[in-house]
Amino acid sequence: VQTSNATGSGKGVFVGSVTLTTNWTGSTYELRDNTRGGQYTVSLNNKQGGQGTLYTDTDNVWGNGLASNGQSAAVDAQYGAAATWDFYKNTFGRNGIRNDGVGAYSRVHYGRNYVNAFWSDSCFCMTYGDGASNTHPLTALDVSGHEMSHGVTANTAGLNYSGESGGLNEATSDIFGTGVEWYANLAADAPDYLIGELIDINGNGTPLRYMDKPSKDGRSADSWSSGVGSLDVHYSSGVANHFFYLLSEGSGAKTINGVSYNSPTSNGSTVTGIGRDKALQVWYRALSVYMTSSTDYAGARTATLKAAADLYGAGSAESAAVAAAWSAVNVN
Ligand code: ASN
Ligand code: ZN
Repeated sequence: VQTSNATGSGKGVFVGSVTLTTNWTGSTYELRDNTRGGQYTVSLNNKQGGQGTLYTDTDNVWGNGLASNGQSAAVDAQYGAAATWDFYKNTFGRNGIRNDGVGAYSRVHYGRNYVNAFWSDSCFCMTYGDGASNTHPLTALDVSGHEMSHGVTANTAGLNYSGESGGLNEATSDIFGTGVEWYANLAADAPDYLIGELIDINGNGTPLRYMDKPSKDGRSADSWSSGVGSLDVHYSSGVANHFFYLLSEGSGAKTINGVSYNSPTSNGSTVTGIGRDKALQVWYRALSVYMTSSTDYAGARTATLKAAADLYGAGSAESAAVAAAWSAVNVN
């Protein structure tokens, strides 16, 4: 079978108009990217299993931006996998989720009315439901980055998905999902510190989570307390999401890309941010070098301080900011 890389164009439900690297077989184009570990996208055709159907196309123009065109969600998924690949490669030098050069595949149109998306280590694949009424796919870019980052966590620290380590696992996915969104910097999805702001999972236009002040969702923790490990991991993550926002942007009020943030500190301090790029480097090094499956919030403070010392020096402003941001979320 002949294969050659081609440049397609697509319009996703959420990513807007993008270019995609596709594969020309000699007779058709496949939604398969041999420049990024061979990652491809299949449709599960509203079933919950099976091999699915590889997306192919005769003119290399994919989707039309509407969820009613089944290819549009596939464009989002394939673009999300590409952007996640590029983010990890170009930000951290990581060559795929397992750092082995192999791309993960994506499955769209999972089941019916399925309002979730998930990563699976066993299939080494990413799956997206079609959401409420089967018309609201969960294929926004921060969701893609979040879910595939669960694969990175599983292949690095291996943070257990319960208790405080579970909150750190979830926060890692929110942090790097947000990192993917900023990396891609799409016109159709201006980057922010909100999670799932485009999928409208609440039905009222609000995001799923807020990193500047996690409690804005009504459930997440803004700061550490002794009971935080009993919360669902999607709420105990708030402590680390808040840490990451404070470390990146600092405390107080700020408007970025038209979104207003107001990040409080639990100890009345003022935190000065070091910028998102450095904050991402600190988190990735902490995750990939120092955290283990049982790391808790106190351990995350230690791990990120070690990472910051490695990257910027123990006496650096960056290391001081890491300490200050943890103290501001009551991790001392
Ligand atoms: N979408 C969810 C998440 O990644 C799936 C899950 O509950 N693990 O957090
Ligand atoms: Zn998650």
